[in-house]
Amino acid sequence: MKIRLLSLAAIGLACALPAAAQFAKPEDAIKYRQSGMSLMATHFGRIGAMATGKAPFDAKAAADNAEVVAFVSRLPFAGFVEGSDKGGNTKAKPAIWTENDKFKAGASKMQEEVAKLNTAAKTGNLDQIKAAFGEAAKTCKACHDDYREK
Ligand code: ASC
Repeated sequence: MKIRLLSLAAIGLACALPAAAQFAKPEDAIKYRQSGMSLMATHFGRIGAMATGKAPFDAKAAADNAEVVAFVSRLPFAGFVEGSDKGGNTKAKPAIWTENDKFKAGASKMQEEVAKLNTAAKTGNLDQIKAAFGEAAKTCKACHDDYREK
């Protein structure tokens, strides 16, 4: 019983630690954020294929993919911890850390637009999905242009 309480306390502490402490090394943080971005690209890309007519429109698939993008959009940014500007095969530019408020604002904008895409996808209306997809894609590109090496 005592051990169980202690391990619960340890779990509680681990959850309360700042984000930086949740990754043992910079490479882990880099892998984490890249994994999130990769998932977003996969599911966002499937909606994009439908929005651009490269794949047949399937309202259920669009809605399912948009749901994944909206959820995963909240994850990668916890991986941009101090000290993870180098390591692994990161393409992250130093500006992420030197103008972090601007970077975070870009992330928030993206999260807003993919939330709108999720709402649009639930309507099953392809025109609305196309419009929301375009706006969301702009937010991806804006941050990649500013904060990701080519
Ligand atoms: C994608 C993807 C991105 C964005 C960007 C939009 O599907 O992987 O990074 O869209 O290309 O301009």
